[in-house]
Amino acid sequence: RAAFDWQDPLLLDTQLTETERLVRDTARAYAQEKLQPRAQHAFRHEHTDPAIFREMGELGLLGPTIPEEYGGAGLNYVAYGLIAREIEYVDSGFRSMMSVQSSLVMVPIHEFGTEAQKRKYLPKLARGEWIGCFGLTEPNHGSDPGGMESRARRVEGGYLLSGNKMWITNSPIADVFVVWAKDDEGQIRGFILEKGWKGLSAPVIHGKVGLRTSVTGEIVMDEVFVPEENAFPEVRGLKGPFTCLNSARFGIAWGALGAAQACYETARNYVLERKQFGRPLAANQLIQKKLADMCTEIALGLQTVLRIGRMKDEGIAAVELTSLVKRNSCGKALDIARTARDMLGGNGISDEYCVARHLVNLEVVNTYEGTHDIHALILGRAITGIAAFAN
Ligand code: TGC
Ligand code: FAD
Repeated sequence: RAAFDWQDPLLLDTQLTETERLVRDTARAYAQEKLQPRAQHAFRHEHTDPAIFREMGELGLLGPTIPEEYGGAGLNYVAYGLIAREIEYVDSGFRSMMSVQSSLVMVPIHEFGTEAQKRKYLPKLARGEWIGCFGLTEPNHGSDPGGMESRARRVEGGYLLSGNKMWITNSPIADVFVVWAKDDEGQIRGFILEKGWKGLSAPVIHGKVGLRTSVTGEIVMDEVFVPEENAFPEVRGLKGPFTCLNSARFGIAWGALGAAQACYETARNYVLERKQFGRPLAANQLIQKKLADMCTEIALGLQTVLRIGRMKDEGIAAVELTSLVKRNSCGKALDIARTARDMLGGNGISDEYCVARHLVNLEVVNTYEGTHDIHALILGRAITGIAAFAN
């Protein structure tokens, strides 16, 4: 009879194309050789190494879905998901750095930018020479970005941008800022700002208990002049930022399952080694049930992200499917990380093991790009036709 593979019971590997496996192996080798050795120190000291962007860029891991003519790798969404999974197996913060650059900065420039904007920004972002960030959330508007207070006032030759963005991944080290603000007609517009422009600053937010390998900051705009050529010409409304989020949330859905896999494997190895009451912890029914639940949820979750990836690649995925899968992967991964932390007992608290780091990272991942409950409401609206979050 066929053997059970405890690491990949539904044989995901056999459902991938040769190119996808190659991309996965490249990302895995990089993550294991270059990121894994840095994770504990970076997390402990809240240290973000900007060199990571160039390293990823050299391997084609930034903007993988962007066409080659603009410096991307021209890969499909499944390949993007596989990259996110391998990186987040090590640490969600490293995946955050990658996915903001790829989905939230390169995707809008590619989708909504002028030819000149694409030629100027995309190749350097793909190589990791420039670091990008994405400013949507504000101090008073997180789940309801439509209420944003940032303003873009029309002036001769461009716009004056004023306002504050909060909780912005990469902003303190960013060269390129994709920022969303309302124009004189009250419509949301997208703009590309550059480091060093007068009135623009990005102070660091210190003291995060999760996602400490990835720097987070504010974006403060005090009448920053943005020339017309740096505005996205056509796109208006929340469709702009949400289009980027469709891509980023999908990557997170794969990535969170990578973190879950790391916790599952760590817990399994630990309970096989650790003895209490004269036998391995793994010999207890309660422990085996926990492993069975982890294995099941990860395997089912992977089939779901793969299916939705294939649907995205075919162009037949409703946007609500991204909510379904982002919510499911993050919620299940968080449960798995909590359980794994418990199974390691006191050692589970130590950063010598990865489980507590994944747990606090996943608390953030479950919150950003739309909280667990906001995605339930997006699905609820699609199921009932009634928007529970609207007035
Ligand atoms: P709603 O009426 O639903 O939609 C407004 C307009 O947007 C269009 N739209 C979409 N377009 C493309 N893709 C989607 N997924 C879309 N969803 C909606 C929609 O068709 C409409 O277009 P139009 O032309 O009719 O105007 O807007 P709402 O204000 O009622 O939305 C409510 C809600 C809850 C769905 C939404 O605001 C929401 O998703 N809130 C969560 C906010 C969020 O996700 N923020 C993320 C910030 S970025 C971040 O966290 C990065 S962390 C990255 C990292 O470090 O990895
Ligand atoms: P709130 O919107 O205030 O929500 C608080 C609670 O209320 C949540 O539980 C939420 O589910 C619940 N809630 C809200 N509305 C409703 C409702 N109608 N019904 C029921 N419950 C509701 N943003 C960016 O733009 N760019 C970034 O790069 C970025 N990076 C981030 C990095 C980190 C480390 C963190 C922590 C956040 C980041 N964010 C970023 C912001 C993130 O997207 C927001 O934190 C998130 O969307 C939630 O918004 P909020 O924090 O304002 O919470």
